[in-house]
Amino acid sequence: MGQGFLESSAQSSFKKANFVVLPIPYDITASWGQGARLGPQRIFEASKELELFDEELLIEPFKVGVHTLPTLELSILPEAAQKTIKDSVRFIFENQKCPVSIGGDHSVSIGLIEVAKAFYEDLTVIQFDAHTDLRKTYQGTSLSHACVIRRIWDTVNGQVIQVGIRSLSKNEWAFLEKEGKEPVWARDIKTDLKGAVALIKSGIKTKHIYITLDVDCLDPSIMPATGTPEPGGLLWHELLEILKALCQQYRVIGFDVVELSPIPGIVHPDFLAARLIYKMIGYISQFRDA
Ligand SMILES: [Mn+2]
Repeated sequence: MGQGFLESSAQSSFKKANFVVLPIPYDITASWGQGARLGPQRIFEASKELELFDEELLIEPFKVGVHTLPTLELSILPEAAQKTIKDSVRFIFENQKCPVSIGGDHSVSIGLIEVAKAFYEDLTVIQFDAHTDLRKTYQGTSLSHACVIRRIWDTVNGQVIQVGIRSLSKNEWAFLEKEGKEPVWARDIKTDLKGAVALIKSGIKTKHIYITLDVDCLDPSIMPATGTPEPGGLLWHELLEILKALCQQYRVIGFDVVELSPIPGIVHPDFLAARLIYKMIGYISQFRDA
C-alpha cells in the first residue's frame, strides 16, 4: 500500500504511456452542491491507498503505462475553458494514447468528445448517468452540465447510448421520442443485468466507443459525493459487469469520470472513483487486443 497507480513510482514517461490521465478541476456551471473541482485532487489522494494488483484480472494494470499530465488551469469562462480542454486532449490523441480525463463537472466532456470524434469518425458515446442531460440550455448557457449530452448528441450524430438513467424532464423525453431513442434505464439494469447489457450492445453500430461516466450513475448509498444524487442507481459490480462487457467487445478510445464532488470527512466515494478509473484502465488494456 501507499504506492497507487497515480503515484510517481507507478508512472511511466509520456512517450511510453498507453493511458494519459488528464485532471480537469472545472465546476463553474454546477447548479448546486458545487465542489466537482476538488474531484481530481481527492481521487489522487485516495489512489495512494489502492493496491496496484487487480484482484479480478490478476495483473498490475499500471504496467501497461500510465502517465499523468499536470492539472489543467482553466479560465472561468466556459468557452476559454473548453478550448484548453480540447487542446490538451488533442495532444493525447495525436500521440495515439488513450485519454483518461478526471472532472470536474460533466461539461468538460463536451470538448473531450468533440476532439474524440475528430480522431474517430465511427464513434459511439456510452453515457453512464442518472440524468439524460439533454436540455438545450440551462441557466442561460448551452455549456451547462444539464446540456452536456444534447451538445454531444449533435457532435456524434445521435450515436449516444444512455445507461443508468432515472431522471429527466418532460421536454427531454419528448426529444428522445422524436429521435426514436430510449435510454437503458437504471430499472432495466436492476431487474435484468444481462438483458440490459444485450440492450446496450444492440444500440452500438461502431467499433470505437468513448465512455463518459457521471458518478451519479451509481447509487447514492455507495456514491453520495455528487451534486444531484438520485435513488435507485447502479451498484459496484453491476457497473463493472457492464464496463467489462463493453471493453471485451469494443475498442474504448478514451473515457472520462466526472461529477465527483467530495464530501469532507467521507472518503469512500473518493476511493470508489479512484478504483473505478484503475479498473477501467485494467479492462481496456486487458481486452484491447483480444
Ligand atoms: Mn448526472
